Amino acid sequence: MIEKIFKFVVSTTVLLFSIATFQGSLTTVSASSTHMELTVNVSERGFFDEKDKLLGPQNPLEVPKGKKITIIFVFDEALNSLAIGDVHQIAITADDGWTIESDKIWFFNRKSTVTFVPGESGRKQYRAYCTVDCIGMDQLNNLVIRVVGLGSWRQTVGPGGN
Ligand SMILES: [Cu+2]
Repeated sequence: MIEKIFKFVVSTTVLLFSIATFQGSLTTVSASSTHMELTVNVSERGFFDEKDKLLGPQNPLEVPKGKKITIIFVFDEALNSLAIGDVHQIAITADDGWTIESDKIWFFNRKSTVTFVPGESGRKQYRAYCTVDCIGMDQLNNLVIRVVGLGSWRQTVGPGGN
């Protein structure tokens, strides 16, 4: 009898796990087909792209004109740094005063996203910065986001940006 119950518990657990995994993969597929996602890692060292390249005026984050995108800001402080206790909150602004802000990211809430359509109302460029007085505030004050045509954006970002 105990063996039967045990088998039931195990098979139920496996089944639930399979369903969860399956749903997880479905979610991933639909998210990437509806709009594009770009990851920006945030730490006291600055803003970094997915290839760990420092983003700034010399290396702007390029975004496709007229295509809805989601930027995922990821809390990326090193475990052995004092900044591991920091909180970041990222604002993106355009020259005409348009602005959007992420939620706070910190050790226990590592990701926050913002979604918008680059190039609306003729905007050519955005700037992003951390609104919190954090340890890295001097490195987190000038992420340049440049709007480029969809074709050239695909060329520079590559097949990952479907
Ligand atoms: Cu910050």
